[in-house]
Amino acid sequence: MTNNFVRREFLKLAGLSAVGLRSAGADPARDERMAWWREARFGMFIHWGLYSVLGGEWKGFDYGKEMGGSSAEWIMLRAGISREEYATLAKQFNPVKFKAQEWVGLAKEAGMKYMVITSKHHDGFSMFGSKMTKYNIVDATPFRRDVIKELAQECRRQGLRFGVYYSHCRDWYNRDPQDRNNEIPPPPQYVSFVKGQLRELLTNYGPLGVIWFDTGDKYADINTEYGRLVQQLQPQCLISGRLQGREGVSDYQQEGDRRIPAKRVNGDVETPMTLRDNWGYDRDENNWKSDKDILQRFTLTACRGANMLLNMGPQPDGLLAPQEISSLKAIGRWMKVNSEAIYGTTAGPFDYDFEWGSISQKPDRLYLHVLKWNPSGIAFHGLKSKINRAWLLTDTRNSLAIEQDTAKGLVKVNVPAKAPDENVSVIALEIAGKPVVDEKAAGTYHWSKDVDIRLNQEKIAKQKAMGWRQVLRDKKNK
Ligand code: JFZ
Repeated sequence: MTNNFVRREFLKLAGLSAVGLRSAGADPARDERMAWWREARFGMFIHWGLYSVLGGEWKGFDYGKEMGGSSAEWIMLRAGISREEYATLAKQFNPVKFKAQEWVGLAKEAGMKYMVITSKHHDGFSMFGSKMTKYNIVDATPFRRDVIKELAQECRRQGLRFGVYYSHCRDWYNRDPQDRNNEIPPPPQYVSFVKGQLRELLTNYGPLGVIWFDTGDKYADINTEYGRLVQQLQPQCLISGRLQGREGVSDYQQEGDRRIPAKRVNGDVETPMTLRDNWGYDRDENNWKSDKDILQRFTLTACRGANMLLNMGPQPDGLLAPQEISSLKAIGRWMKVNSEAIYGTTAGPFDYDFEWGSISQKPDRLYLHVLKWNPSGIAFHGLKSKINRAWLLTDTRNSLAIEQDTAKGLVKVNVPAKAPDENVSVIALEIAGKPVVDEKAAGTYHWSKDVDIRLNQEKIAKQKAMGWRQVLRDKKNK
């Protein structure tokens, strides 16, 4: 038993929560484990599996598109496809154009520092060569290759951390497919199955950065057993909050899907974000976010102190969608100039944004992420620290003129008439040490993307009320 594991157990016994404390020193072992993740700030999520063959559609109805936020990888359940019929998709899954080097190369070009791919989603199909079941990509498909192994090796080669998503409770093949909401606890033989697969993932694929458990629901004791197995086999592997084990087992928390925090988060938090509505590949859902939209969500997430895990839903042929490649390249161009305002930063010093945008920080630096340019200057209040210098990250040689009243906490940075970046322009401020802020300064502006989710939920509720037959008729009449 490693001393890290003993330390974690002690923390638990002492009732100390190891989750939610971003402040260094609260839990040295956890701080050490989390160091790469806190530096990274940005990763690639990948939802890929048998559902990709269907592209969200079943018998003429697009469950991915019509269902708005609920997603193509849920099609087995949404369309009521039997285990037997769904399993026949394995014979059609042959992604011959898949190249781990391309996917990892694109992630690296975008400035992503870690990758998390679905090793087994709710449909129960294993995307790795498991000995626990023949229902896996090596034994059941004509492709016969272990994509988890290929991506793990390629990430190590290109210097990214590698992790896997694992659905440890919802499993519509290896458990009761009718128990869609985990109304009953996982039976003992399923718990053994999960432990067997976790052993395989933690033994056969090298050091993992994270196991991204998803939706353990209310079975904390069983979920905690899974967490302890991870700690025993790979003490440095991070455990996601959606394990839903007992206090102190998970290393960090997730925001709700696609939600950027409305204000600064407390502790280590990650936002899973999609480029369109669906996580899994959908043939014709085209609600793609623009480069501006995704960059502004990305930078606001960072300014509120959360990591972003940005999702790709690869095609059944093994290629990323053209829009995904284009977005990754656009983010990469922005990161080439501005990554110092992201890597290793924490949330800004204020619990609110400003009319022009928000702030991230690292020692001796504040970074103003300007989403809405103002040629008469970028002004804010609440900072008592003296600013020694200000400059654009697009032009590090030339300083910008600063007007400041430290007593009143007023700052204005004089800027060029035209924004240097059409999406997010970053101004760096050099200060001495930690920023001194005026606690009484009141926020002038909150920015939350929760409204997108609410509108989506209203849309889904309306569709449900209308009934699928009507939705189908409307679709046919379009
Ligand atoms: C889950 C999955 O059901 C979904 O298919 C996708 O993989 C997503 C990333 O994770 O969906 C969730 C899980 C948890 C929340 C929302 C959606 N949540 O806690 O708000």
